[in-house]
Amino acid sequence: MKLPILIHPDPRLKKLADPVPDLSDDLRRLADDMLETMYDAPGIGLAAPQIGVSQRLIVLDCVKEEGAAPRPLAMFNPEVVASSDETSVYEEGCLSIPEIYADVTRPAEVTVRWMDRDGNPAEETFDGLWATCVQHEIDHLNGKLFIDYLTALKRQLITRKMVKLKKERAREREGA
Ligand code: GNR
Ligand code: NI
Repeated sequence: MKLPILIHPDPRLKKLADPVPDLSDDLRRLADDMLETMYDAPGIGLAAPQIGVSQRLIVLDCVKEEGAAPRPLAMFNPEVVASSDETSVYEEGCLSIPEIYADVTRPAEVTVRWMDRDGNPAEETFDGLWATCVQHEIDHLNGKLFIDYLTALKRQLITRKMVKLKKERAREREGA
């Protein structure tokens, strides 16, 4: 089932999400719904707070080669346990901040530990787009958006645009 994605500014995007204590079929179903929502958008990652669920769950699939096998990952309670001194810059976007893109500098490589959908611990080192995306998603669990890395002036401009966009969309929904 496809889920609606919250648009910034929204207090639910600023909250610290709670750890997932135990896996359940409901949570696995939520992860599947998030993957469906992400692929449909389309996006390469999605965090539970973006659909209004304040729990530490993210999904991602950063395989971008045309025709390559997809790699849907669901991570419960993901944690960065090591990051490289080397950084890389990516032009980031966010499904909660549509049509806005900006360069963000982050560690080029991160080692992430998480619980997989079977409740087993997993750990992997990511680089390239995967490293950027997994850090972007974990930020969402801590109430942080990529625009928080920009200057206050840029952030304010973007936030004002998003307030307008949300008003327009609300008006459209009312059929005006
Ligand atoms: O779809 C997305 N693309 C993206 C591009 C560069 C850096 C991060 C991302 S994540 C984003 C989807 C999203 O908003 N996830 O929270
Ligand atoms: Ni995002």
